[in-house]
Amino acid sequence: MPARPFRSVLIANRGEIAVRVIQACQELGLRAIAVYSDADRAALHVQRADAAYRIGPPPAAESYLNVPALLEAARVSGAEAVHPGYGFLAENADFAQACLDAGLVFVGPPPGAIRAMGNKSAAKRLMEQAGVPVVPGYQGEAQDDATFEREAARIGFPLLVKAAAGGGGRGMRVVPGLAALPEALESARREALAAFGDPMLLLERYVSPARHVEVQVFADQQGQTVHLGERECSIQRRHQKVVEEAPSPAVSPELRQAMGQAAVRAALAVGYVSAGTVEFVLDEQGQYYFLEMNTRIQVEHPVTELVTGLDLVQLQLRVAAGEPLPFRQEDVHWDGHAIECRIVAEDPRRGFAPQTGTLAVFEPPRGVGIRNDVGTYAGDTIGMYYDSLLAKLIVHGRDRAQAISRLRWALEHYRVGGVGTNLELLRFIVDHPEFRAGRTFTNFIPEFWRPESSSGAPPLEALLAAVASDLLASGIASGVGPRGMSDDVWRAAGAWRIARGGMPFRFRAGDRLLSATVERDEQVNGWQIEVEGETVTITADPLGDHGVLLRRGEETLSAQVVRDGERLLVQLDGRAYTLTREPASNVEAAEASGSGESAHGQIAAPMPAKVVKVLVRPGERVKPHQTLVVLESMKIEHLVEAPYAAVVERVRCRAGEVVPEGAVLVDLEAQ
Ligand code: MV4
Repeated sequence: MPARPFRSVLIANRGEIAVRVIQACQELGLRAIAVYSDADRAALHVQRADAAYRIGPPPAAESYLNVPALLEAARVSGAEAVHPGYGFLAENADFAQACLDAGLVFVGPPPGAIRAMGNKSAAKRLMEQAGVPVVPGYQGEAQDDATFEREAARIGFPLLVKAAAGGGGRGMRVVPGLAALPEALESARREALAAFGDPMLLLERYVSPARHVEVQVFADQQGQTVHLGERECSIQRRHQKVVEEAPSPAVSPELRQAMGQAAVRAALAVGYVSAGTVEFVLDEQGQYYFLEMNTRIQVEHPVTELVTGLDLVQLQLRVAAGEPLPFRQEDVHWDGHAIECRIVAEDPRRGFAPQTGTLAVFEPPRGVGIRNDVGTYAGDTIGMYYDSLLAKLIVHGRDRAQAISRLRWALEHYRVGGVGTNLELLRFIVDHPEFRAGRTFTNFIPEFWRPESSSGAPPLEALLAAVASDLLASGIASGVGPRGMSDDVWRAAGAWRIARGGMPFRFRAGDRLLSATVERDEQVNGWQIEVEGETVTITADPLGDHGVLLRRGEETLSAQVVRDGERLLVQLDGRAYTLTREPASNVEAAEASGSGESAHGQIAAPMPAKVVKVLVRPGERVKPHQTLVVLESMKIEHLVEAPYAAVVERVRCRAGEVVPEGAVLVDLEAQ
């Protein structure tokens, strides 16, 4: 294939990967052309691009997956190449072909290579021929139950049923024994047909405990194919990777070479070009088996970049333009250790529910050996239309221990406010003895993460930060007096002006009531705060728009407090707490009424979401935990359950409707 240089690239993606590709284009002197949906008009990738074209309304199917709109944007903008990023259309052979047919250079593999790896059964057969070890199993064309039962008996149990057209764990079933096989086949078939339009299944021996180890490969158009070492990606949740590192603590130089050579054979067998990843499962004996090949640049590519010193996205662009790889296998060296954490807008203590809203504070940490690949900015809106990856924190150190200590520091100093994140889970992982020892297996999160083991109740410091933030915002701190005071604080304070003994603050956090009484302390130019019978003296200074620096004696503490009407979102040590101001009179009323809970309950949407299904009708009796409504937010379904036995009084939502956070979905009358 002749060299075909291009001067401009359309980036058919959004978020951090679009930002990453735009930067690589600009560094090479290429014009970077962004596309955006209506939800992304002011997104970071739009700000960073040289030009940006609207491709449609927020739903991905109508924008980032809209092939005609993307090709039209390429035509109108004069783009000469297309980079698909990851996700969306990145592994869609028809899209790659459509780009080529439109005279565009596709920055990725040829459509034939994408197709060859798209069907897992065909890919496994091809890999066996190419001498790549595959998991023992059945990957034939015959799909009748009798064949599967015979093959299952040969393979042994437990085994996995996988959708041939699937990938990334979708449509996968663990089958413990022969009795469970027919049922698993039927449901997997149904799911595969619905999700991929193809019911074809395969069987595999279930490797467990297992590590997910993948090898980065790179091939140019001249036929040179190299591997760039492995990444350990075992720490996942529902097949979404959470922490990735290079090298893998489980891979010796000899194993690296063997897996690397197997990955190169895999790439050569399908005529691969560009960056690709060969996924293996590695068992406790160090045996590795091919699982699938991802024919795209991956989220976790930066850990490979940090240990090899290569820029994989620049290499993709150069190879797409027809340049040969500027190095050979023997020139590839690995230096030190890199770890990536995905910073995601989800709440790990509430079933990983996606978090949406305004990202009032967003300040990734900086320092030697710290890299941030970000897709957002302070003030951005985090919506429910796309995946919830905000940014990636990647650290590099001379060895794994140094990388971990840098990572730990960086996670502790990652400032996010306004939208909850998984930072707490990331810190838990990085501090865990099994992670520290390099014993990372695919069951890590389900086995060790127990959100309920810690109450989630805000510590005293969170309450102090909330109080200090209110005081600073009110102007009391500066001695200005009530003139500068916000209405919120006045109202919440209720009758404090006529009461004696200081100003009361009351907040609700979940089902807990937190209260404090504050008196000015002119001597220290601060306050005395009485909480739970204890008096602490603090001083406070504002840090930017949302930060608060607290001092308690010589101890300092910084927190982010984002104020949203009656709600204060406090971020402290990588953990987020929501405190709601409680007007004094209501508190007293609530306390006076004792434990007498209201017989009527309103069940509200925990997040902005689309109503997928309403499962109850007025008058219906419901049991505790019975699903009332199915919501969808950020591509993930959420079940809204009855908290207690009740009769449905009223249904206030309809399927298809988009509801804001806090919208009442169902009225219940407790039984
Ligand atoms: C497996 C496996 C063990 N044995 N196949 C998951 C994603 C997709 N690429 C293939 N995956 C796996 N396939 C066999 N024969 C383990 C995984 C796997 C996994 C399984 C359950 C829970 C988490 C996992 C994380 C990574 C890989």
